Amino acid sequence: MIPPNSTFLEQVSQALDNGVTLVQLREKSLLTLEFIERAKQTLQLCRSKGVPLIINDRVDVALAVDADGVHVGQDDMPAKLVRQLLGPDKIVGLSCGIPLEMEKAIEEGVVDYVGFGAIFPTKTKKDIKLDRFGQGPIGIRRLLRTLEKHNLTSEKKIKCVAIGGINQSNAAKVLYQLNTPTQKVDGLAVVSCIMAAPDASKATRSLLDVIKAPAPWTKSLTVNDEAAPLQSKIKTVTSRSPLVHHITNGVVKNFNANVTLAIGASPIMSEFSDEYEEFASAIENICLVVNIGTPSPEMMKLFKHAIQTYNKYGRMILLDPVACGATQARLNVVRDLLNCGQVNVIKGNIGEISGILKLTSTYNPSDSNQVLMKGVDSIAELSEEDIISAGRQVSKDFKVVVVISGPVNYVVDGDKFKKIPGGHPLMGTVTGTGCSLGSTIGSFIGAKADGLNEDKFDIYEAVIGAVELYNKSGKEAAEEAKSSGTFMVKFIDRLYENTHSI
Ligand code: 3NM
Repeated sequence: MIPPNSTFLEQVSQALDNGVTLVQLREKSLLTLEFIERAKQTLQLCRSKGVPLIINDRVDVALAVDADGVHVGQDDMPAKLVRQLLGPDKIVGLSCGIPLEMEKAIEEGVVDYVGFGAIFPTKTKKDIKLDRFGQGPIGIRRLLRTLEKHNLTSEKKIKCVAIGGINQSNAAKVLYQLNTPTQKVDGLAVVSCIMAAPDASKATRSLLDVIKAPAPWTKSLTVNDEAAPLQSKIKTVTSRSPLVHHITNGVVKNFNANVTLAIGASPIMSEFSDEYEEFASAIENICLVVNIGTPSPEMMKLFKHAIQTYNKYGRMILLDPVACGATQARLNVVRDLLNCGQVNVIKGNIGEISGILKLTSTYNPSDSNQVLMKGVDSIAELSEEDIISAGRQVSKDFKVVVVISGPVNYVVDGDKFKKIPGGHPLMGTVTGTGCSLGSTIGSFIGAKADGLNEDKFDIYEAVIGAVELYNKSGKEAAEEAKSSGTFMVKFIDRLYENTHSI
């Protein structure tokens, strides 16, 4: 993979000059003599920069050149033997792909660090087993949790790095999503991102820039100690008129667009991926609403491209995981989307949120067997405590604000939650009222409508504003409506009047 105008050592040298803090030499096809020669040369470079050199697999080569340690995989020499051969002072690392491997490493107690992978598909390593392939942050988070338990209680901490398909475009996401309050990944391990780069210096520096900078989607966020009144939040929406980019199902497009317009925001229903970069790069008050109502392989491509593009510019994203509690296939859709990027808000009924609960790293299957879902209608009968607990778990694991819709609405952000009385049962008789709550929240977070009118804003407060306006309008409309047909018209009227009268 070395570019034609460079050499192996030149690439390593440039990487070292530009911020790499540890080198692992991994050679699968060199003869022993060649391997030793290369290890000596690499070691010389590393020593000149004070950076440790780890040798992959080959304890004999590491001993021969007096390298700083050895890294082994699950099918290589057992880590315990490596430790015996190297002694207590060298670094020993081990690859772990599933929690069981992590547990075993903890039990043995001989490794200094573990490599979690492969987090994303990679062409660099050919022998990755299928069950370890493309696990994404969701899979790797389970390993992180296992390690967290050990590191919280043990004297001898184990460090960890993530590896596999990591580059400048996804490093921020990996670091952000593999970071709980008490355990984070200590580093990122890359091969092709630097070694295959035409300019290894530039590649290393730009990777380091991403690592050091706050994740783009966190740049303008804050926490408001004092909630602004609903009126001031609404005013922010009407004055900023955010663009709400829906990628949604055909059943609700028209209604969603009308709701968005009624509250003073601008809807666009674009399934044309060529223009997403232009939207996300140029428009500050924008929100992407991803509704998986009618999923297909083509829609998946669109969703992923949109999420990644909006992430790049730190723009707001709401995910509506329609019926993901009903089928495994839909839950897989949600898993793939949450693995490919970071969303800000997940809005669903309790059946949907309970589906996502199964993807969290703290999920225990025996906890929530009682949560059932039929079609797109949640029939779960859960206590308020269970509902809030599911919301909290999803909110913390995915670092999102969770909105749980139903007769009572809950907005959950980590340990915080707000209970907002529901609108009216008539809302359930008009198709698209659930999805339009997504449009309304999208309008509020796209406008950064927490009421402060400053550069920084609190997503939680903006979401609460949207749900309050929505339910108030639903309740008022129901009082004036005959039944579902007139309700629909009155509802749009109430949304319009409640926003435009301010
Ligand atoms: N180990 P790139 S993935 C060497 O899963 C290696 O343990 C992996 O290369 C593991 O950064 C991998 O080019 C290859 O994707 C990483």
